[in-house]
Amino acid sequence: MKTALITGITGQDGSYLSEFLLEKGYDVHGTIRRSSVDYRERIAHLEGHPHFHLHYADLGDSMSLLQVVGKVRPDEIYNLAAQSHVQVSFDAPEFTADIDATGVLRILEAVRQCGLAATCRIYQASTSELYGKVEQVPQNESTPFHPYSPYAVAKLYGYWIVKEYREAYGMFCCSGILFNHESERRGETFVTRKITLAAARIAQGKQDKLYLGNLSSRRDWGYAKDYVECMWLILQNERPEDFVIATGEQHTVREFCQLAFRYAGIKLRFEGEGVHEKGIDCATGRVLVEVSEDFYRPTDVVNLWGDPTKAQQELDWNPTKTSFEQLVRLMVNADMAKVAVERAGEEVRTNLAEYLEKGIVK
Ligand code: NAP
Ligand code: F7E
Repeated sequence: MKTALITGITGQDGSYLSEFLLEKGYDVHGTIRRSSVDYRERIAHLEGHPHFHLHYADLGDSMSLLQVVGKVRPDEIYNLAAQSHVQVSFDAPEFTADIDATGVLRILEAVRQCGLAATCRIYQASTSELYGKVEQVPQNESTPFHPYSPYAVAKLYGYWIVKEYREAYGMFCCSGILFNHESERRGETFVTRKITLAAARIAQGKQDKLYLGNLSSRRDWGYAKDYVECMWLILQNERPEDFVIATGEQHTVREFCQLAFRYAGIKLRFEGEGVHEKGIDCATGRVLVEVSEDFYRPTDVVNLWGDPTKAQQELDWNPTKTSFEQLVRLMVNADMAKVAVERAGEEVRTNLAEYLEKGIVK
């Protein structure tokens, strides 16, 4: 039985990768952080599984990493932990650098200092944000990098230090340069999930309006569940190499929004330009989407489009397993169900309060 250690196991990708590796018969260990609210929604269903184990560690704390790597002695490490929000990286640049840049070095050194350099394979969660202010479309493994946020600059260090340890010490460590990947488990402040949740709430009368930033920004959006398979494939490859993981298709935030609202039962049309652009309900004329400068970034990456040819050819990975339309639909369906459950819960609570007040139930 192989042993894997996943940092960032509570995140979107960590939860899908855990399920994937457990199914493959791995003993799965993950690092979690102490928080005042121990709320681990994405992995709650895995806790108690005989091959699923959690350990406290923080990417900012070498001692905790040394301890967990030394104790678990993994065959494979998936370093997914990060301050992963690009906009937040402008507000917390030093923390982002410590975790997303130096944190990668701490993992590599922990492996070396535990004497596992020759046996432990390491996957580093790299990102299309490295291409930033893009110099070529679509982007592949040889496209020049031009990072365009504190997040991207930190991740660029992670990319280079992985390459350095591979060449200097012969370690099997690789970066997956993943383009945006989304799911029903995506954090609620990333644009796709923000849209699908708002579309579900608006359709069910729980929200009036959605405020977004740059509607013309373009992304290559894939399904997270498909992408974690590739992380594993990269570590099963004969040679340690870096790969671009993307769908090869590009859409604007506006297109994502229109499709999400359509699946929630609302036909939207967009009118106006820049901050004055609005998304209007074709049936009622109500303005449901507005632009707010609060969601503009000091520097924004606007043209990401990946070329997954290398992963297709060398890893036999299928980049179009889940289409863009299927992705949007599955996210909207999940949020429609979530909002419906919340509404039902509210109704039960209101009725219960009334019954208690009237003495109907005690
Ligand atoms: P996510 O949902 O934001 O999850 C991030 C994970 O990192 C969480 O488990 C979080 O723990 C953990 N973490 C944050 N700071 C940490 C610290 N100081 N020490 C230890 N753990 C820490 O991110 P994701 O979407 O799953 O992405 C996974 C990785 O891929 C990230 O490195 C991200 O930068 C990268 N990436 C993501 C995408 C994408 O489109 N999703 C694309 C390219 C690259 P808490 O739950 O305690 O906060
Ligand atoms: O923004 C625009 C925004 O925050 C996408 C992370 O997983 O993928 C993710 O980073 C685009 C940007 O993702 C809003 O300006 C418009 O151009 O969903 P996002 P991201 O910045 O691409 C990469 C690959 C990672 O590595 C990261 O970890 O959408 N946008 N209006 C908005 N974005 C947000 N968040 N909110 C808005 O209201």
